[in-house]
Amino acid sequence: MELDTDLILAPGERADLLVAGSREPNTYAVVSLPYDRGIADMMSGMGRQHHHRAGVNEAPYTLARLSYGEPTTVPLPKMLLPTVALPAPVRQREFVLDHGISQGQFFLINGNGFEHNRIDTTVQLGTVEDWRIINKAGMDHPFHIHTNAFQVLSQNGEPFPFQGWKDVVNVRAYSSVDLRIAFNDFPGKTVYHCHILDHEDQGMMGILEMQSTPL
Ligand SMILES: [Cu+2]
Repeated sequence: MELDTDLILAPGERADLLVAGSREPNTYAVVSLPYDRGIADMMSGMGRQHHHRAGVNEAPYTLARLSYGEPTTVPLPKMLLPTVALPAPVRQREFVLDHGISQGQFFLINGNGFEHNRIDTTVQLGTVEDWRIINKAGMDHPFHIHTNAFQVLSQNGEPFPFQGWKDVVNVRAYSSVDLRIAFNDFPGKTVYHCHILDHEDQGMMGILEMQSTPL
């Protein structure tokens, strides 16, 4: 995927970047830019008028500096390693991320705050599923699944621009993400959660059990 000049990375999300040294020889900065993740809307949605917009008022800061001299031509691979598409799913599920109150928690998945004795989702080991993550809240929630990586199919119904393996995907405010996941190799319990830690700690997490015997 070719990017212009910037890339949004949610907490826990990673990307491999190839930076072409195609400008004048010099030192260039890789800069972290402010990003509006919609926190003001979340606060007013919880009945509190609060106008601090985290991140938006922060100044840009430099993450790294890249220096290069006169350009040379370096042979590059014609393509990246291919990612094999997962087979068709045996089942679809929906996960709604929203704010509210459940068992004293404020950040909810399908209306529930986290409960460590409750299994929220049971899947069959060796199968493929499609999960639609629907963010009904006015702020971004980066969705993270432990143990098995997934492929993002689409964002808000628009095809995702590249095929690859991820374990975190940012679900922007009032948007949805469709992902495909194969449950391979590991039976037992694991979790999925928002990768903003205070959201996770206030309920936005669920338990997934992968069963090796037929459901
Ligand atoms: Cu969150």
